[in-house]
Amino acid sequence: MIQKVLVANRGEIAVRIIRSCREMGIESVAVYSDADRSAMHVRYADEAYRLGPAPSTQSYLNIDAILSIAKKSGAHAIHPGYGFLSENADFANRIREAGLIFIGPSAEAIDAMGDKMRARALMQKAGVPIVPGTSALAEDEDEIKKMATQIGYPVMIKASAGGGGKGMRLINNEKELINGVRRAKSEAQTAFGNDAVYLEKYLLEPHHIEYQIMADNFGNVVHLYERECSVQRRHQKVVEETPSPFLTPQLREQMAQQAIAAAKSVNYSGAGTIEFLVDRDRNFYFLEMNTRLQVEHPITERVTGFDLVKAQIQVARNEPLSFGQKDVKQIGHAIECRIYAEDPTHNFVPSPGLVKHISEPLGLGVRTDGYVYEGYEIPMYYDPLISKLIVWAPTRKAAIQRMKRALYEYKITGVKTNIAFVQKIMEANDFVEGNYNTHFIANNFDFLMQPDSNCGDCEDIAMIMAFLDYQNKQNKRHDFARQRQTGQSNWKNVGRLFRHNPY
Ligand code: MV4
Repeated sequence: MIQKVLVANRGEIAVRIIRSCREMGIESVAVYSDADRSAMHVRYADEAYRLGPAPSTQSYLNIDAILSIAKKSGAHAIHPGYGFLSENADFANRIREAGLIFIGPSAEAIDAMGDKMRARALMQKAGVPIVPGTSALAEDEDEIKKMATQIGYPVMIKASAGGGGKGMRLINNEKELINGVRRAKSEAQTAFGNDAVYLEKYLLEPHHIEYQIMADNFGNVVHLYERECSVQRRHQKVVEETPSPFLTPQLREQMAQQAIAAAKSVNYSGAGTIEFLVDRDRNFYFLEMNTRLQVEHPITERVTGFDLVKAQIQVARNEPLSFGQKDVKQIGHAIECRIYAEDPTHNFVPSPGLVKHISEPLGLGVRTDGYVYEGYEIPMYYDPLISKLIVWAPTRKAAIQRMKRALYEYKITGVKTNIAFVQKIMEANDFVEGNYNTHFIANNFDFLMQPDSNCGDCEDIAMIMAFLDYQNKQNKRHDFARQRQTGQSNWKNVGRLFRHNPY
C-alpha cells in the first residue's frame, strides 16, 4: 500500500524521515528548492525533484508543485514533517483527493485543533482541564470587562487562529483591556485572516509540558510519556528533556490519562502532542494539541525505544500499533539541545553561510539529527536549525554531564551558533537542580550570555582554519605537504600557537 513516500520537507527532519523509510524498505522521494539543490536530504533520498525557487511560498509551501511531483514520481504517500504544510488541513484534503495517503491525522482533526477556541471547547467537553477563561469574546466592551473581572487579572488575550505564542497579549489590569483586545483582534486579522480572540487567566511561572500520543485507526491510543519544554526563548524551544523533573508519579499518570482522552475526543490517528501548562501548584491545563511530529520527538524515542516515524507510516498503512500501553516504559533520562545557526551575541540573529568546519559529537548515548556538512551553504530562507543534539544516560545528572561532554566536542566554524549558549544552560544552577519553568531563560539571561570558557576552543578552531586558509592562499601548499611527509603536524603546532597567543 505504501512503498514510496514523498517527504514534503527539508533539513534534518527530511533526513530523519528518509532514514526510517530506508530501514522499512520504502523508497523515498525528496523535494527541494533552488537553495537546497546540494542539501543532504536530496542526497539521501532515492529520487529528488526540484520544487521551485528558494522562498518557501514558491517551494515547500507550494501544494500544486508537491502534488505534481507526487504524481510524477509515483509516490503512494506524503509525509509533511513539521512546520510548512504539516498542519494544513487543505493540504491533507488535497492529498487524499488526489488518491494519495497523507501520513498524519484527518483533516477534521487538524482543523479542530488549529482553532484554539474550538479545541478548548472540545477538551472541556471531554473533561480535560482547560485554563480558566472564555470562549468567543463578546462584542460589548462592558461584557468583556465583566468576563475579565470574573477570570481575575492578569489575563492573556489569545488569537483563536494563533498558537505557539503567536497572537498572545498579556493584560495586567482593566485599563489595558479594551485597547488590548482591539489591537489583538487587528493583529490576528492581519496575521491569520481571522480576528477571533479569547481570554485566559494568566498562569504565573508555568511549566510547558507536553505528552506524546500515538493512535491507530482501530481505536488504540497510547501515550509515550511527557517532554519538559520550559526552556524556551521567545516561544522557540531550546532544550527539552524527559522525564520532567517537575512531575510527581501521580501527576505524570493523571496527565497521561487526560492526554489520551484529548486524542480520543477528536478520533485522532497517528502521532500527536498534547501541550499542557502546569502551574507552580502542579495544577495542569490543556494548552494546545499539535497534529504533527514535533522537533523534539527523539528524546521520547530514546527513553521508550520506539521509532515514531515508523509508527506513523504503519498507522498510515492502516496497520494496528505494534505496541500497547504496557510496552511503553520510561528508561533513563534524555535531553535534547537544539543547535541553531544564529548569533547569541547579536540578539540571536540568524547566521546563514558557508560551513567551513563541522565535527559532531559521538560516543555512548549521543545522537545528532542534523543535515549540515563541511562545505554546505546554510540558506537564509528557512529556520536556522542546524541539528538536534540528543543524549541519553541512566540518570538526569549523568545525562547533563554527557550533554556537556557532547557540546564540548561539537565544533562548527564558518557560521555563528548557539552552542556556547546551550553549554551555559547545562551549567546554570536552576537547570542542574531541575528547578526551572518557562521564565528560566529570562531569569538567567545574564549568566547565560557570559562568554564561555569552553568557547576558547571554538575560537582556536576558527583561528586555525583562518590561518590555514591564509597559508593556502599564500600558495604554501608545498610547505604543508612537506610537513606532512616529515610527520610534523601543522595542525598541532598551529593549535598550540593560538591556544596561548590569541590575536
Ligand atoms: C500561557 C501562559 C500563561 N498563561 N497561557 C502559549 C503558547 C505557548 N508557546 C506558550 N504559551 C503560554 N500560554 C496562559 N493562560 C504561558 C505561556 C508560555 C509562554 C508565554 C510567554 C512567553 C514564553 C512562554 C513560554 C512557555 C509558555
